Formats: sequence, C-alpha cells, structure tokens
Amino acid sequence: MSKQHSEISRFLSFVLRHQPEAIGIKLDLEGWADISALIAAAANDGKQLDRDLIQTVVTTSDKKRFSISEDGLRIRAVQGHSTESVDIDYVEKVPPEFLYHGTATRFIESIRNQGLLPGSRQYVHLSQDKQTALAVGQRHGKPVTLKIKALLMHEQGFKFFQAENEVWLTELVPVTFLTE
Ligand code: HQG
Repeated sequence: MSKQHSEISRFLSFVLRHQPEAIGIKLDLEGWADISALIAAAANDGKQLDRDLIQTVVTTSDKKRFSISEDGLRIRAVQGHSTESVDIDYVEKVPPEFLYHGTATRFIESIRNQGLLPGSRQYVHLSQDKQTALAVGQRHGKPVTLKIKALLMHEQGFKFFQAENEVWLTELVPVTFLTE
C-alpha cells in the first residue's frame, strides 16, 4: 500500500470507527456513511478523496477494514468501533475451541488480574491464529499472545461474533478463560 493510501486508510478508520463528528458526517446504526457526503466533508477538512481512491483503499486494505455497500453508495468499517452511535448487528457464531489475543507484555499483569476488557472499543478483538495475534500485539510494544478458551466461554453463555474481515469479537474475557 502506498503512503497516500495508508494515510487515507488511517483517516477512514478515524472517521468511520471513532469520530465521524470530527468532519461532520453521520453513521447509521450499522456504521454506514454516505460516500458522497464523506467525500464532501473530507474536502472541507482539506483531504482530497474520490470514489476511485476510496475503492482502491478498500480493496487493498491488508486487514479488509472497510466494506462498500452493494449499491456502491455507502462505506463502513467492518469492526473496531469506539463510537457509541454505531451498533452493528453482528451475527452470532460458534467460535473454535481456542482463539488468540495479541497484546504487549506490559499489559499482561493487568490482564491476568482483570481479564480482557474492550477499553475504548466496543469489543475485545480476538484472532483465529497465533501469528495474526502476534502482529496485533506488536502494535503496542513487545508482543505476547494469550490463548482463550473460546468454545468453553460460548458454552457458558458468552456471545461471539465474527466481523466480515474474520476478526472475532466478544464483550470481555474473564480471567478463568485465559490460558498460557
Ligand atoms: C489491552 C487492529 C490492560 C489489549 C487489530 C490491547 C485489531 C488490557 C489494548 C483491532 C486489558 C487495547 C483491535 C486489561 C485488554 N488491562 N490492558 N484488563 N484488557 N487490554 O487497539 O485488540 O489495524 O483497542 O490487550 O488488528 O490491540 O486498527 O485493541 O493491547 O483487530 O485495523 O488493551 O485493531 O486493527 O488496544 O486491536 P486496542 P487491539 P486495525
């Protein structure tokens, strides 16, 4: 991905996950923003976007962070939201026996005491494999992965969802479901 494209990706993550109001756009409950409104609002904010650029960023996003509606008119972030105005109706899914969470070593003590909490986001993010979790952890510092007893959690009534880009979501992970 070019530097220009990753800057646009970061900008889209910011407005579509966290602060749509920063540029004066609205997201619906499912997280969708009107692409024309987004382009106009971004222009007012000094960012030149157009449909082709947006489409390229969506298509080339390494983590498939965004999706465009079938009619081509709207865009949303598929997960990672902190804004309360969005409440995506994710479909519940039975998780595999284990899922992984990547974090930094400095958070481990707190996580062992409190379990995994969503922080500013709506959900705790979990990965299907250890390698992906390690890459997520790397963003925060010296990485470490935790193995989560996901199926056992599910059997005990905790809900799991999977976003379009395959990231697993759950509201929190109590300490008893952490291994290693
Ligand atoms: C940690 C990226 C102390 C948690 C990725 C994490 C992901 C605790 C940090 C997505 C804690 C939150 C989300 C506790 C959790 N005490 N620390 N009790 N419970 N934490 O960025 O999972 O590139 O909000 O371990 O691929 O790192 O943005 O969450 O280190 O899917 O598209 O609190 O973001 O995608 O950090 O990442 P984050 P995350 P993008």
